[in-house]
Amino acid sequence: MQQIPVMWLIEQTSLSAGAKLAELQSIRKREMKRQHELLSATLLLMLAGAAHAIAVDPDGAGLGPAVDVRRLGWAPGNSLITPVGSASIFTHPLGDVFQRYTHASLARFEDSKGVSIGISSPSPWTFIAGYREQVVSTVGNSVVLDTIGGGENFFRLYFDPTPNANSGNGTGYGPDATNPDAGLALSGTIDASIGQTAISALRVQPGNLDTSGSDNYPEVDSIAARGNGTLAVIINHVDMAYFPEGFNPGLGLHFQTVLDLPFSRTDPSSCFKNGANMLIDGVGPNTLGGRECDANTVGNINGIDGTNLMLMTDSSSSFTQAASVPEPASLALLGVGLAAMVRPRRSRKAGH
Ligand SMILES: [Ca+2]
Ligand SMILES: [Ca+2]
Ligand SMILES: [Ca+2]
Repeated sequence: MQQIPVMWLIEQTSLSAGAKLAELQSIRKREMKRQHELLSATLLLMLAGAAHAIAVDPDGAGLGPAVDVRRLGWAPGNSLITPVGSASIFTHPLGDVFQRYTHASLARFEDSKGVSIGISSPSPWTFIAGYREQVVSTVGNSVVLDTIGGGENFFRLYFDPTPNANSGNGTGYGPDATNPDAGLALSGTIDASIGQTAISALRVQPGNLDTSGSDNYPEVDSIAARGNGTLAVIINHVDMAYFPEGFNPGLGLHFQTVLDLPFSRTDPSSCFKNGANMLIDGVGPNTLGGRECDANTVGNINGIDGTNLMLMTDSSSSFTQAASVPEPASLALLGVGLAAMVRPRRSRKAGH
């Protein structure tokens, strides 16, 4: 069997022994830095507080009452990673910048006691998001990307009274030509200081990109990959029809996401939606019918020969409330520690 090189593999076999040692030391240094940053991010999340309940009316103007919601459980969804400037999906050296687009439908709410609240099917709740990320570590066949600012940075949660979200076509996750009646329930921006994603390619032969039900993209294969990520939304608007008590400044929605290839539990999306609510090309033409996008941007083998990379997502998210009334003495002390820990990442971003 022919071994196909996987995209994240960066072993430099032609390096001299000295250069290899230097490379190893630099990898080790970066790994330590990464651990440090993960710890900082974790501390920030702890400071922001555990999951926080917020009043949500799951059916909006419908008869159901508002409930205290703590977490949102999302159905498997789609993520598209697109290079910015000369960045490369295949080689992804340190410093490469990518623009991400992602969408999913909500599967369930979880109340403040941890009890699942089912919602009608098909789900009327969807989100779309976009943000930039930058390669901060490449070790073996794994890559780590930090969420950064700039580019298209948005988060939008929609309620659609006549649900139209279609994973295979990537349409209907908000207002578009297939779905004029989706209403914006909540919006915000992606926190550029704490999100992070790690992706590892697995050493296997490429297979079908779409193994969810029938193969709706018979001409597109994919590497196998696995990953996980965190993302923090800073909420800056809610519609009181769905969030009847409004929200306090500092309310966030923190995502934990598992990434997978191939697409085993939902169809890969033909289209994605950008920050201007325009449909953009994902995998392009499929066998599903309906509105789809014209161009395949991931190539014949997703992860090897396309401009873009697609991943299946499985996310849950928690509402969090940043501390607004600090205890002067204890928080000041903690603040000094945090400031010291957070500085390395900030200064690295400034170009040191
Ligand atoms: Ca209601
Ligand atoms: Ca609709
Ligand atoms: Ca399928």
